[in-house]
Parts: sequence; structure tokens; C-alpha cells
Amino acid sequence: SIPAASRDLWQQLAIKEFTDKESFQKEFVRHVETTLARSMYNCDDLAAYLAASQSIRDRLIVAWNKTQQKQTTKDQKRIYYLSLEFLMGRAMDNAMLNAGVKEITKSGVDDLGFKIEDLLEQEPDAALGNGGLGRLAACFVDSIASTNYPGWGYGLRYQYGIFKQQIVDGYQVESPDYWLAFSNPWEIPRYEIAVDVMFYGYTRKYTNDEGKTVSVWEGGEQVQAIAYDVPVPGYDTETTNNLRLWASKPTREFDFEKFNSGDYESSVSESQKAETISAVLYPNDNFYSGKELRLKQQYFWVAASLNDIVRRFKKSNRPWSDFSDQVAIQLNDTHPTIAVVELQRILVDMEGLEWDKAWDIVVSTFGYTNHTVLPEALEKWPVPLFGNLLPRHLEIIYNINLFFLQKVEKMFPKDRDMLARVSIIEESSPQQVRMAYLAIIGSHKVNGVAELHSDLIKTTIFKDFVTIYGSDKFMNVTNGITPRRWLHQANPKLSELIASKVGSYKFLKDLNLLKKIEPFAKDPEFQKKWTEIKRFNKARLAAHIKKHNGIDVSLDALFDVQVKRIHEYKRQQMNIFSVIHRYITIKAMTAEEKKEVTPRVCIFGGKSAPGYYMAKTIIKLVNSVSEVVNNDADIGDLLKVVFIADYNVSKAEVIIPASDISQHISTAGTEASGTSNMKFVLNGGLILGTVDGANIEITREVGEENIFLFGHLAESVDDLRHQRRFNDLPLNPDLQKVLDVIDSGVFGDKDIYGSLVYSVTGSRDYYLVSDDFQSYLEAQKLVDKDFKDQTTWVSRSITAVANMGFFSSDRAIDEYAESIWNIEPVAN
Ligand code: GPQ
Repeated sequence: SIPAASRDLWQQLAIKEFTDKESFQKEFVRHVETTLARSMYNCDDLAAYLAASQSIRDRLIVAWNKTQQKQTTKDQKRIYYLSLEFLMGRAMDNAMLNAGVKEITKSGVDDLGFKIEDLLEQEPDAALGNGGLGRLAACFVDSIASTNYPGWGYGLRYQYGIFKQQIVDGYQVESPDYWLAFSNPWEIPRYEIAVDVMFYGYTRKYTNDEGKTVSVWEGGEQVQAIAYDVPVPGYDTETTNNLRLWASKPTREFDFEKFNSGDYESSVSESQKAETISAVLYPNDNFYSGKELRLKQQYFWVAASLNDIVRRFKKSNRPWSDFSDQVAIQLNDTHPTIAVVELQRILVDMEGLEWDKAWDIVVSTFGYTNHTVLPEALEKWPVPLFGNLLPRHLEIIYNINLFFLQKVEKMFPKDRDMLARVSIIEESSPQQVRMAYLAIIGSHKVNGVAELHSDLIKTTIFKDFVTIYGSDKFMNVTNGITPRRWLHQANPKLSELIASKVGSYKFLKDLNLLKKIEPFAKDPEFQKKWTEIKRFNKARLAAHIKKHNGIDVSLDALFDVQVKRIHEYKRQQMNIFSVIHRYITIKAMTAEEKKEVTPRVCIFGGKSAPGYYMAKTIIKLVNSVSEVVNNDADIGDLLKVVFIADYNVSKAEVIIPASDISQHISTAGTEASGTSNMKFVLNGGLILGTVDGANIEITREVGEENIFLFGHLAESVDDLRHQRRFNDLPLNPDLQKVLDVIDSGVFGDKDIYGSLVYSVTGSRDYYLVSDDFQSYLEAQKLVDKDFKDQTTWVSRSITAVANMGFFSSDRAIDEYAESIWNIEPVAN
């Protein structure tokens, strides 16, 4: 380190952050001319975006350094959030906002001949996630920083994020998302932080000097993990936390022997194989696919992260018994569950702790969040595959299981079925490692993500574990969203209007302050401004639709939006069926009757997993209906159907503020929480939804008069499915009409939709589309009717927003901090 005599000089020379327009502009030009090696003669929007980002990034790094120093000095307990997905979206606007330099930057680039909006558009989304789970992780790191908790995210630096979606002839076509093409100013490569990670090989037992039998893991393939740090700035605080993403690299660049003997191709094959590990994000949402490469990704990331965490802990020279007083690790779903085993391996095999001591440390360190009850999403690894890739870990799992089952056996001596049911190893052929069970057994707390969901996991998939551990181990932390991105950035005008009544922007950090706008719900002046802002946002979306879909939509129409991953359980098929129903109803109307129709724009968006045939068929149907309806002269502005291609975080920021109604219509009990429902309401849209996930708590907060609920309750779903299985139930008649129209070929060859149609009839209707269809149509009618009374509608919209304080991810993080992590903020 630097000799004491030189430190004064260092301190004097410390970087001065830009504080005004002029100092920003100097930085900007310096980056254009040196970092980018360009000049004013060849500085396009992309270069300008990069230069502006570099200037802002420099600030973040200064704040990041200070934060890390402070957190190291304070040496408090930290939270490490392990997530295979961080769906961050764009960074620049967020960085400007959080650092409080938005105005400076905006006017700074303006003088230099650029528009800030154009620069922001240059940034590719960091799309390292599929949907809700990944976006939740992004909101959580934002909140952890904004509330000054010492916490890091750990993830993978995929070279390709979620694929890009194009629509060709109505079908989804995927192309790779090469988001790093023009360099990424928001990451700092740390080539010096490299961890060797091992796979395959074998285990060997030997007797050590103390006469103890110990296992070692030897042989196998080695790759290197390189750290890339992404600064995560908190809002209105200096705290800038770290998101550390690992990239894989070969431990040896290439094989010299092969190279020298002239075998050039295979001399680099090992290095190419290593790089594959972090190459691409698996594009499945709520679905487990069981590929070896995926397990490799999981172990690679977990091993690197734990190595890093343990190294940091060891620097403090504390005894191992202090570990869980210094370290909390949250498992975002079961993807990082192997961490439980890896920590036990480090403590027992590498550090020589007794098994039981080590295991106590492990359990008090980890918390596990479950995000789904869908059986097809629960991870189970075939034992042969697992044992081949991670032989020592499999042995440790067998031991964990043995001790656990011994305990269960003592508690329930005569219950053989219980032992089979809760065993980490499922006795199928081949045997499978049940990762959720391992996560429960290896954690001190298990939580669901909304009240209903947390109740459901206790009574269904994890029931036996509640019997074994008691219900205190299981809890609920309802999801939340960051109001910085999802209100202020996405909807600056609404944020400003709210600030005018709240008296400041403090609600962006204390969302319960939204309550202060409730008294203005019926105020004509306030209502007028509220309506103008909604219309402005609708115009912004309409322009996007015109540009990308070539469709004209009327701003007077009700904007009805369903944007999310395409999944049968989310029931986009039910939505498009109801759109067809609307279409045939309007077609049959007289001119007089048509005057009474509330015009609608039905907007869909979302990606299907590339191998999910049914979801892809739904996309095709939406596009075909769009084609027919939008070009039908009988319909005009009364109905438009739009599929917005390549739904992502940036598009969500444009779409969400423009909605009048958004749909969250999963079969009751299937959507763990949903988080876009919160975003839509926070932006003044009302929900048309089922009694599922967080819709229930949104209803509690905003009042049932401010939400349109329909459909069967979760408690009836099992019964309804049972009835379908054993009886030949008739289709709902309105649904029958819709399916007949599809069969008639109006939307193209009926064979295209054969399996989709079949999937909602009789015993196949697992998601109960037919059972809910009637009540869905009735709720739709009510929406049409209520939208005509704009004064009441707007007051409902304002009241709903006023009561959304609970859904800030800051609140969710406080709950995790208090009841699972046991961490405190670091004082500023
Ligand atoms: N979720 Cl298991 C995903 O986005 N992907 C997944 O693989 C799993 C869950 C979602 C879940 O479907 C939503 O209901 C939640 O709101 C979200 O996780 C965050 O908890």
C-alpha cells in the first residue's frame, strides 16, 4: 500500500465529481476525444451515448469506492443475493436519476448538439433474465442500495441475454441478443479477481494425520471465473453497491502440445468449451429443462461467489462461528441451491470443521425464496448426471439427506411414506435430486412471494416440511417494485404531478406518502391534469405502435394491455378468445348499437420459450386476429388488436404508463405473485384480474371498488379439475362460438390452432379457461360500462395510486432485512 508520506498527495488529487453543466461537458468531450478516439466531426448518437455514460460511470465508480471502503470499515453483516437472472434494463437514465445529475446531463448534451432522449435510446437493455423473477432481482438490488443496506448481488455475465423476438408472418422468430457488441460502460472487468472452478473428476478417501477419514475431490476439468462488477447506485444516497457477474474463461488459453503438433483446431477447443459456460441465458420461464450445461452454469456461478464471500470473511480473522453473523445469503429460487452443499464442502473438506458445526453455520446463513408451485418448474437433477459433474457434492447431499431422514424417523417412527416423500432423493428411475427440498433443509427461512402463494406452499408442495419444522420456518414476503424506475423514470409527468401535491419527491423513497394525493381524487383540476398525463402516455405508446406495427390507434379508446411471458397458465389464450368474442359481437351489431360500444385497443406482448409450442401458437393467433380485425371496415376504431414484438424492460417503461386496463388473469393459485400488476396500478391503470397472487393484496390496499376481479377462487381449482377429468363437461357456449369461428378458417388454416383449441376443451382444460370464461366476459362488460364514466374512472385511478405504498420493493427489502437476514443499514 501507499507509504504514509504520499497519502496526503493522494487525498489532494482525489477525483472531483462533476457538479455542474460545464464540468460535465468537459468530461463528456474528454471521453469523446480520448476514450472513444473520436471528435466532433464523427460523434454520432452512439458515441455521444457512450461518452455521456463514461462520464456518469466515473461518478458511480467514485461513489462505489467510497461505499466499499465504508462498508469494509463498518464490517457489518452483509446480504449476498444469489440470482441466475438480473433483468436490469437500461442503466443510464437510472444512474443519472440516482446520482441527481439528470438536469445537468440533459442540458449539457443539448448545448453540444444532442438530445438526451436520443442518447438514452442507444443503450441496449441488459436483459440477463426471462421475466418476473429476474426483474424482481433487479428491483431488489436497487432497493438494497437505496435503503443503504450493505449487500451484493451475484450472477452470471451472459454474453447473450434473453433472445430478441421478431414477428414474421405472425410467428415468433428468435435471434441472439448480442448486447455487448459496442462495449458496456456499466461494467468494470476485474481480471485480477479470478476463481478456479472444478467439474467432473472423482472423490478419494484417505486417513489424515489426526486419524480422521476425509474425502477429497480430484481430477476433472477446470475453468476460471472472472469478475465483472456493475455498480448499483442507490437513489438519493451515496451508497453504491456492487453486482458481481462472473464470466467463464479457460484456465489455459490453448493446448501448446496440440498447437505445436499442428492440431490447431483442437488446441483451442478446450478454451471454447470453457467460454460456453457463461455464453447464454436459458430462455425458459417457470420451466425446468434439465440440461447439463445449466447445472454447470449453476455450479460455476455458485462456486465463484462462495469462494469470494468466504475469502472476504477470512480477511476479518474471525472464528468460523461468526460466519452467519457476518454473512447472509439469499437463494433466489432453487437455481443457486448447490451453494448449500458448496459451503458445507468448504467448511468440512477445506477448513476441517466438524460436520455438525459446519451444518449449523450453513443453515443459519441461507434463506430460500420460492417463486412457483407449478410442478414443471421445480428443479430435479438426475442423480447420474449430478454425480458425474459434481461427485463430491453428491456424497455430501447423501449425508445431508441421511442426517435429515434420521431426524424425521425419530419424529415419526412409523411413517415410512413420510420418509419417502421428504427425501432429497426421489426414488424414480433414474433417481432425482429434489433441489427445493435441499434448499428448505439447508436454510433457516423459506418464503413465498405473496400471501396466497406463501399459504399455498405450506399446504401443498412443502406441507410435510411444515409438519417437520413447524410453521415458523415458513413465511411470506410480498414482492415489490422500485418506484424509481417504475414511476419516476417511466412516467416523469405523473411523478411530477404527484410531487406537486406531496410537496416533494420524498415519496420515491417512502412510497406510503402517495396517500397524500387521495384527497384530490375528486378534485376536477387534479383530475384534469391526471387525464392529460394518461393521454400523453397513450400518445407516446400510439406512436410506438404506429412506427413498429403500422397500426393507427385512437387515443379515445380504452387501452387494454396484457404484457408478460406467454404461458398457458397466464392465459393469454383466454384473452385472445375474448377479443374474438368482442369482434363477432361488434360485427353482428346495427349502426345504432355500435354507438354504444366502448372502443378498445387490445395490446399483447411477450416472449414464448423457443421450444414451447402452445405459447407460440397463441402468439400466432394474436397476430392473425390482429390482421383480420384491424383491416375490417365494419369495425374501424371500435376494436384494434396489437402485438408488440420483443417485449422487454425498456418497452415496459413505455407501455405500462399508457394502460387504462391491464390483465393479470392466471388460473387462481398459479401466479405466485406477479409484479407488473403493481407497476400498472402505480401508473394509474386499473386491473382486470383473477383472485390470484398479489392481485389479492392489491385489492386489499386499493379497495375492491377499484379493481375488476373475476373467476373461480384457488380453493375451488382442484375440484373443478377433478370434475373435468371424470365428466365430459360441455364448453361454455360463448367459448364454443369463438372456437367455431377459429375452426371456420377466418384466422387462417384451422389446423394451425388445432392443439390450442383442443387444449381448452373437456378434460384437457387444465387452466380452466372454459370455467372462467363467463365471468371473464361479464367483467369485461363492466369495464366497458365503467370506462364511459370518466370522472368516476379517474377518481378510482387516483385512489388506487394513492394506496400503492405497500408495493415498494424498499418495503419488501426491509422485511427481508429484519426477519430473514438480520442486517442493518450502514449509516451515511
Ligand atoms: N417467476 Cl419459478 C419467474 O419469472 N420465473 C420463474 O422461473 C419462476 C417464477 C416469477 C413468478 O411467475 C411471478 O409470479 C413472480 O411475481 C416472480 O417470479 C417474482 O417472484
